[in-house]
Formats: sequence, C-alpha cells, structure tokens
Amino acid sequence: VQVNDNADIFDDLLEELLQLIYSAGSGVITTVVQRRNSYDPSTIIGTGKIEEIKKLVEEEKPDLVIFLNDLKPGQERNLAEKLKVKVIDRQALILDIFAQRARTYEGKMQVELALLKYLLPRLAGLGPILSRLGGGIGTRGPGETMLETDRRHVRKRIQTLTRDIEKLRSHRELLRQNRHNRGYLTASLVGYTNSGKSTVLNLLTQQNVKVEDKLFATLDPTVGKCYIGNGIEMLLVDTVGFIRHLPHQLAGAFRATLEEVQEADIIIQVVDVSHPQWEEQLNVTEQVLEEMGCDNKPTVVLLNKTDLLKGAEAEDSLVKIPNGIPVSALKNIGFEDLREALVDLAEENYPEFVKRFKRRDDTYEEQVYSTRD
Ligand SMILES: Nc1nc2c(ncn2[C@@H]2O[C@H](COP(=O)(O)OP(=O)(O)OP(=O)(O)O)[C@@H](O)[C@H]2O)c(=O)[nH]1
Ligand SMILES: [Mg+2]
Repeated sequence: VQVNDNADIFDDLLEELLQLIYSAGSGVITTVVQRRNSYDPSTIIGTGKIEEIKKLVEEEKPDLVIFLNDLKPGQERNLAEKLKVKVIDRQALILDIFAQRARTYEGKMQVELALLKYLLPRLAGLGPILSRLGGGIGTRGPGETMLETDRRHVRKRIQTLTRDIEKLRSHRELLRQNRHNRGYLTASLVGYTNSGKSTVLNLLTQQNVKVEDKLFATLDPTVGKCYIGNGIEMLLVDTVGFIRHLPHQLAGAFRATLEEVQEADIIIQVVDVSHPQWEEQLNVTEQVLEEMGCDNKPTVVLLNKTDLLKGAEAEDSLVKIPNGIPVSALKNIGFEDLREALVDLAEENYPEFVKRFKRRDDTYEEQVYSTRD
C-alpha cells in the first residue's frame, strides 16, 4: 500500500521486497499496488482491493500473500480470513531469510528468539490458517510446533534463550579482549546488504565466506586475519548487512554482529555505488552506526563495484564522498589504496598500539603478497 509517508521511496521499497522474496528462495506470481491516503485500520487495504486480491488468490493459488507494509497481528488475521490464504508482512519475510541462513549455535538462538518474539502476539487464532500450509516462507522455525503449546511455554523459552545468549555474549567479550592482547587491531566491514562486504573479506583474508547475489547472504560474523602493510596486522570482521526498517526484534537480536561493530577499532563502510539508491543505503548505514554510537570511530568508505560504472559515474560518487576509495572487490582493483588508508588510520589513531606490536619480519610482507594475486 502506497500512502503519503512512503510515497517517494515506494517503488524502491517494492523492488527491494521482490529481492527479499527471491533471496528467501521463493518467487512472485503477481504484484498488487494500492494507493491510499491512509491505511484501513482493520485490513490496511480497502474492501474493493480485498475482493480483487481474493479473486487473484482463487485463480493463481499462491502459497501466501506478502505485504510490504508492517501488519499488526489483528490485521494479519483479518486479511488471512478474508483472502483465504496465509498472509505475512515484510518483517516475517526477513525473519524467514534469517532463519534459513543462521549457521552458528548463537546465530540460531538469536533467530529463534526473534521469531518467538514476533510470534507471541500472533499465536491466538493462528490455528486453522497455519495448519493449511505446506512448506515455504513463514513455516520454518518454531512456528508450527509452538502452536500446540501455550503462550506461557513461549515466554519461558524466550527467557531461557535470552539468558543463554547473554552468557555467550560475555564469552565473546573475552575473545575480543584477547585480540588486543595478541596484538591485533580489529576492523569491521559494515554496509547495506549485498554491497560486497563478504567479497572484500574473502579478497583480503583468503577466507571463503559465501558470496551471493542475495540479500542477507551473511548472518554470522566471520573473522579473518589480514596484513595491511607497515608491519601492521588487522583482524577483519564480516557482519550482517543493514537494511532500512529492520524489524526491531532483529535489530536487538543481532547484537552479536552489532557488538562486533561497536568493539571494532576501525570501520570499513562498503557501499555498492552501482546501485541506483546507493546514497540512501549509505544514509541507512550511517544512521544505524550513529544509533550504535559508532559514528566517531575511524572510518574508511569503500566505493565498491566501480567495475559496473562508466568513467563519469565513478567520478560522480567520488565527488559526493571525497574521502571514499573507489574499488572493485570482484576484480581486485583499488585495494592498495585501502591498505594505505588503513595503515594511516591505524598509525594516526592507535600509535601506541602500532608501535608495540609492529611486526619486524621484513619477509612477512612478501610472503603475504605472493600468496595473493
Ligand atoms: N560487479 C561486481 N560485483 C560485486 C563486487 N563485489 C561484490 N559483488 C557481487 O555482489 C554480490 C554480493 O556480494 P557479497 O559479498 O555477498 O555482499 P555482502 O555485502 O556480503 O552481502 P550480505 O552478506 O548479503 O549482506 C555478489 O554477487 C558479489 O559477487 C564488485 O566489485 N563488482
Ligand atoms: Mg555477506
């Protein structure tokens, strides 16, 4: 539903929703848009539109109808009853992607926690709708087994998960302190989802993080060691991608990743400058960094995917972000400039640390570089 408060970015939000659906491994039969001055409180769309969609549902028999707008539990129920099909919103879709991608023990706990918090207010009255379902989006995670149990059970599980995650958190805290003691500065790769963070990490650290042309390919933080020059070694941390209007359950739940950013000595912002909305994506990232109190950390901005740009366009992004470093992670272009910038940042901001831990072995540099290329 396009309303006044989302009118200017509506098309882009819709395009992103389609990408999210593909990233969840699903497909789109058809898209229906309604322009209104305000949402209908009980169903957000109007009665005429409901009839139209109901007909489409009868003809096309989709597994589910996904709304771009956030739905309240009651609205979701009303729509599902009227349309006779499962209805979910963008938040549930993002949760589903996260549920598919989480790999580590902690990642899985975080996702389960987020799913349960999302489901709790929706448990009443879900029975007949959910039981009609086969597989696919919205059916993963604890949803179906939780139906038989009651809400008290869910609350208890939420408590347990919260406590266990807290325990793991203090463990991670220790690991991080260890990094400093062992002589590493840490740089966090942050940026909008699909901007190329994992590709950069793989390139610089010879890791093998899964790179995909999908939103939220990375969920669990990955760390790799990287020699940046001048005797300085750095740990690079790959993180979950940012997206506008991240479901708040997830923003909280993915503290694991966010904490990595908060604890980082240096931030490497990765921007996909070939994306038509890259400036807005950069704004979203900066806003989140600001909310996390990380906006004052030493930062480099990587203008990535410049291989997809024509000459003049690349200049254009450089004019807008004068300190940005144009690179192509796919083609390994521009990374000497990144290394230099990182050395400068490290020496400027952490001089004591650099002096104390400088590697003196001259052959080191050659070794590292010869394994690359
Ligand atoms: N043309 C081009 N494609 C790139 C470049 N860097 C990354 N890509 C592609 O962009 C897509 C996303 O890359 P990832 O490294 O997975 O992006 P990410 O930021 O880690 O994404 P999430 O983990 O999903 O948030 C992949 O298809 C990459 O191959 C680049 O410099 N040029
Ligand atoms: Mg990634």
